[in-house]
Amino acid sequence: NSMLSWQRTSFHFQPEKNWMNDPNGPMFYKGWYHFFYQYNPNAAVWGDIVWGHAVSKDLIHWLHLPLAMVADQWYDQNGVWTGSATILPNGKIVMLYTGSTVEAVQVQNLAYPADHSDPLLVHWVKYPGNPVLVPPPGTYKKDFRDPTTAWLTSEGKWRITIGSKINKTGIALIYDTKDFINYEKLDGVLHAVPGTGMWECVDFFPVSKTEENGLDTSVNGPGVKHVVKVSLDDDRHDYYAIGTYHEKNGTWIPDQPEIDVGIGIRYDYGIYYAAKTFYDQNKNRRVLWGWIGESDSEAADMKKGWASVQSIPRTILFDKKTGTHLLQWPVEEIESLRLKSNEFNQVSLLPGSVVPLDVGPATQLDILAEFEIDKELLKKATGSNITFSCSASGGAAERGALGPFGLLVLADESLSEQTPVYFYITKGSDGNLKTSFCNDQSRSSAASDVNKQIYGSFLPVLKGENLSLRVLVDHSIIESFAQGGRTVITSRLYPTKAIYEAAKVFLFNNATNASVTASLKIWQMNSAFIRPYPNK
Ligand code: DQQ
Repeated sequence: NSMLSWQRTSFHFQPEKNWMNDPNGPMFYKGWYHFFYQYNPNAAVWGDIVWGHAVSKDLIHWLHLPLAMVADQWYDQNGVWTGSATILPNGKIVMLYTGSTVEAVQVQNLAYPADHSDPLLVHWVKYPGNPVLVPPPGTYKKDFRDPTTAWLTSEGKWRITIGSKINKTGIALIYDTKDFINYEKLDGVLHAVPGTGMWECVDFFPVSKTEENGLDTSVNGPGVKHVVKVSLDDDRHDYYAIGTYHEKNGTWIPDQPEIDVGIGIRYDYGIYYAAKTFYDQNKNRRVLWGWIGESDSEAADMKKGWASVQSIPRTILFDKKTGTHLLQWPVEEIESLRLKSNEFNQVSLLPGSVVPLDVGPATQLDILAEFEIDKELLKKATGSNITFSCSASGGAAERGALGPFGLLVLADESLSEQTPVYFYITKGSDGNLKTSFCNDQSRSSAASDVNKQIYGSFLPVLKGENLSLRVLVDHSIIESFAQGGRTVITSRLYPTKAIYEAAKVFLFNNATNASVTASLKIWQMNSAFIRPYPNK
């Protein structure tokens, strides 16, 4: 079936077949980026979870390696679940992961490379004394998982956090260790938020308030803020917040209680979960990986024989301009896939217009766009009490005075299938402008068993900033970054007609009263040709 085979991506990471979920233990070691992932070797649905493994020189071109760890011990027989790597000062690696035991109890286990001189780290050894951590007394037996990368305390101990919950309160437990074998549980928790449920895949890392580079996980000090990220099992989204870490008692406090972790800002307003960062000492940056599931049916996944992709790894920085957001941006290495480009300068988009962009086939693209909106019209527009939200709106077909306008991707010639990625501006009765960034899947496919939600969120736009957009299109996935990565939306799309040569891209302006000018550069993207393991 050519429609199903078209869906397979060309430059996103995915296994050759079957099911994948969370990113695990990413790191840079002896010249190679290592990526592990939750993998079902037997089917295109979740189950029988083991660790897949791949390596790359540039985070884009991957070589698949044999499974790193399988479920062969009593303490991980029900699954080798999510974990993280820590690189010790002597260069050795420790891997901590959650095992689901024969009795489906969640415990933490230690593993390490069988041979540290092998840059590919093909073979892994599980510590014979596993598990190294069992659930603390209480109700944690099935809610105690996903240990983080360890960071150093000023006393020279290693510290980790592990997600859990008490009733409906999500919590991050905290442990100190000297040797990764014996652990001491701290009183209290790193953080807790009532009503958020189980915290999966907690991530905790420092960001610099002043520098344009990433920080090693143990870095702390006056110019540093700390980020907590949680993956909410209840609503399947990743939330982060920026705050202050108090090393002494192992607690973290958000800068603003109303944008606390679990209730405030999301990494991504589309489909994106179980994300994990690592510090890349090779390029002095912090890199974010995230799992992008399917939004079609399980039956369709079984038919195509695979499910899920990973996001293009994203560099993470503190957004100095807002002070409240992070900036996520595809790693620079993705630009090595850029082929032929087309530029479109100052395209004028009158209210109600759709303008085709002739770029050739539009299945693998990197799009940079900037939109300027007539300032006089913005001033003149009358304010009202409307509060706009992408997901509650009628999508890109619903016209407002100052929006929507943006791009139509994966669209066929007749626009019977199209996915608008767009801005929508509203003016409050106070005269203030508010911008939303949305992605409308409602007309993305003629198929009925796929997600057709309208994704999106409020987008902070500061004085003097034009609206800017970057969209990576790769067959069934688009990743869209607004304002340099302040707000991000990822979608999985399953067009039936807008595929192969029939996939096109357009500009549109569906506002009733705003003239917009757009300038774009669009590259065709090469494939990353992910390679199978040779000795199979
Ligand atoms: N996936 C893993 C768990 C984790 C969950 C199991 C998040 O360790 O909590 O595959 O997607």
